[in-house]
Amino acid sequence: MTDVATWAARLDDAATGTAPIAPLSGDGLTDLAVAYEVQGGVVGLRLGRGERLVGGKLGLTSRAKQIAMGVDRPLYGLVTSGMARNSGSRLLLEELIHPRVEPEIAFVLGEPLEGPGVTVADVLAATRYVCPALDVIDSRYEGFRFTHLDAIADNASSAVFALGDDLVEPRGDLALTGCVLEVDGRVVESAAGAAVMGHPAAAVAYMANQLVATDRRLEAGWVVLSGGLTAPVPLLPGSTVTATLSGLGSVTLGAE
Ligand code: OOG
Repeated sequence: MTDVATWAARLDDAATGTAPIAPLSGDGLTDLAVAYEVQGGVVGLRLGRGERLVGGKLGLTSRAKQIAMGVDRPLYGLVTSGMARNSGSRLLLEELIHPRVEPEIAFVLGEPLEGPGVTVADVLAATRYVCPALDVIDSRYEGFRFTHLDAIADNASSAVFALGDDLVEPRGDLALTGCVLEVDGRVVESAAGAAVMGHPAAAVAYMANQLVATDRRLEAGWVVLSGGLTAPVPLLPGSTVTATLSGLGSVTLGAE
């Protein structure tokens, strides 16, 4: 059987060389714990290049995303400083494989969250700010095709993310927060916060509770991206993508 470090290096090489690989499930990846170990290895390689761990992200938390990818269970990943961009940045597509972008609600934590038993109310109490986010996913697998375990190993397809410039304290019902996704000024997708597990804070609670298995917790100061609210849209050359969330402002990324 191929070992964890070899799989992690294969995924990291695919990302840095923008050369997609065959899914690891075809090479004997069959175990959830091993998949998260590979993810840890992939993130460890980034940290070894001087990046910092800045938060977490959820994936496949909405029906729209699960249907789009043909995977019906959520997962989580870790986000690093090297993935963060300012709103308004333009990405160089030659540095990515086949990027897609999706709108999300991000939580910036003021206090740590440690499972088990973390609830939506706990997440809201620990949250300092919420803001709109654009999550650019870039599966390291050929054709953007993978199983649940493949996507876990590939750190939830994470590549780049941007947060909106306005950070607001959570108020009102985030399940009812409206989201509009525009490409070059044209509305391409829309959703409400409830698209993610009934309430986006439920996704953050899910991650806090899942982390128990790896003896980790969500840390104060971390940003947690709660997962794509809509189906992802391809990031095309020369385009500009904007997500606007009611009461939270907007976030924009362009691509060249
Ligand atoms: C894996 C998960 C991506 C989300 O919000 O669903 C993700 C994928 O679809 O490539 O971050």
